[in-house]
Amino acid sequence: FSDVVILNAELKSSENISIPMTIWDLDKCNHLNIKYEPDIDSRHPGFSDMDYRKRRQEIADIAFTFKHGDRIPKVNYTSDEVKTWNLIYRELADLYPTHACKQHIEAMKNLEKNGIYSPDFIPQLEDVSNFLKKRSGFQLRPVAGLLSARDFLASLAFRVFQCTQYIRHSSSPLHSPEPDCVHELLGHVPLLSNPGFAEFSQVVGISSLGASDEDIIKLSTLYWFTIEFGLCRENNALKAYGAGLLSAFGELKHALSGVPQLKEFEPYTASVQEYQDEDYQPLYFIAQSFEQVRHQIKIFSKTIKRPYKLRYDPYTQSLQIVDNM
Ligand code: TIH
Ligand code: FE2
Repeated sequence: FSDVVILNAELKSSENISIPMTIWDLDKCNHLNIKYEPDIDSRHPGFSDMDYRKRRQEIADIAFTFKHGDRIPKVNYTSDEVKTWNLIYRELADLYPTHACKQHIEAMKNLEKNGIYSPDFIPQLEDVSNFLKKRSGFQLRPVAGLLSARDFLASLAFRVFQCTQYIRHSSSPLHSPEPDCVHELLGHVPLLSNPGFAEFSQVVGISSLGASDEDIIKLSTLYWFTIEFGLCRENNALKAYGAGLLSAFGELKHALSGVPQLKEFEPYTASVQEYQDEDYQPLYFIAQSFEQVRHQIKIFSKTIKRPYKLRYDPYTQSLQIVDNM
């Protein structure tokens, strides 16, 4: 018993930011990154579409009032929104057999078989979250837009995925510079239902807790080149497992076209690789397997300085401080 201390006091990172200690603390992890929003960025395809902006506001309000433990309110998607979903779904479904990793294909089949996914309707986050809970212990919570890297990564530590609920503007189905429900549901969710991938995502999340701003940048860069834009080898072929590829049929084709630069995944290199988030990536990293990435990130995270050694307790969905380091 003696090696574990459960603290009630608020824990702070070296930058004096509170560390969420239980899954309920995620109610405080909702700092948005104001970037690519239709209300402020004139490059956004919805910038001059007032109806779209109003719709975004309506859906954002669900996220602003959500508290952990609530049911996620349903959105009544319009027929135009469902049309956008349907178009993207069908384009992607054509590409998956040749472009997606086998774990993603398998998970999509399960989601369809269970009636959660279909090209004909936009799934409700509450239904998807319940499906994930049963498969891998992950759950969704609604978020209004692009979250700060620190808050986003912290939620992964508790197997919570912060998930947008609006859909991209109908004029840009190929690719969106910001997350939307197409990206979350077709890109992230299928793999989050895979237990090995779920564990790897949680490892990234736990590594981020209490890290310095500099290390948060490194971890979010690692996240970018794996969970968002990772490629992997399958037999002798290359496949996509990154959600940013699996949700953007334009970029998915591009990634495996032979045009962009490819490198073997290695966390020390990938964590300092520069990237942009406006357009298709010029460079992707290839992983050997989820198990290997998880292992590599575990080793990498030992180089991250943190004030406390933390251990996740799945029974209470909280963190414990391990005392005898
Ligand atoms: N580009 C992705 C898409 O079109 O679905 C969305 C994003 C991935 C990473 C950041 S935003
Ligand atoms: Fe994403």
